[in-house]
Amino acid sequence: MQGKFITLEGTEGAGKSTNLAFIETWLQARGIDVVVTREPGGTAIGEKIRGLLLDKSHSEMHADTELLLMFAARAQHIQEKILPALAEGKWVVSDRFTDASYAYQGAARGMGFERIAPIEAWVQQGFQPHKTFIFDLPIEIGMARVASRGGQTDRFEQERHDFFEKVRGAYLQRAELAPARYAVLDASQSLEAVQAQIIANLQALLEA
Ligand code: Z5A
Repeated sequence: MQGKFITLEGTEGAGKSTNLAFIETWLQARGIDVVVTREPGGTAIGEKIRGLLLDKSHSEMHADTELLLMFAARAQHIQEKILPALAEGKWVVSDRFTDASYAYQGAARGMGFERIAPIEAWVQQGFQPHKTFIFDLPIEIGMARVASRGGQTDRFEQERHDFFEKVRGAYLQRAELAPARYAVLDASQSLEAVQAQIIANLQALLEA
């Protein structure tokens, strides 16, 4: 039986990485074989592309280059890792996927959704996640969490507040257009409350 593909999306500091580990543990406890991964990245080639994309010395990177690199990494990720795992009956949980391209490159960089859709169709051939969790919260809360975590900033984290407002708005817009695929979670709540929302959705997915 085919496994299921779950993606986690949201603005920075929303709790995706934290809850990726939670979802992995929750599914494993129910006997499911889980592969956790991330974008950009997830494969040896993809992780090299991630390095190019996040390197803040690459301030000259054109938005088209950025988008095509995201999809180059994604093509490798789908073919090398995601599809084979699903075919073996494993569930795959990815920290970000194509919704991020719509939100960051389409909305925040101003490229428009219509330039992304044909590339998505070419790379994915109709392949889509079974469920996408959108960790939604006010930008300031996410930024404060990242600041208190400390560490280096990357090329995206140097963007300004209004850039991330556009990202947030685009995620919510996409969720409204296809409500069956998305679960919008209130990520400003406590970790326990966010995880209760996740469990409710995972249970529904298990029973589907
Ligand atoms: N990008 C793109 O532009 N186009 C694309 O197609 C793709 C990606 C695929 C890399 O992503 C960048 O690539 C990303 C978009 C772009 N840039 N940005 N910004 P990334 O996922 O690697 O980077 P990120 O989004 O910046 O990750 P992040 O800042 O680590 O966010 P997070 O994973 O959602 O947060 P977290 O690490 O789970 O949590 C942050 C802190 O908050 C941490 O200390 C937690 O313990 C704490 N936390 C988490 N949840 C809670 C709750 N509920 N209460 C209190 N504290 C909490």
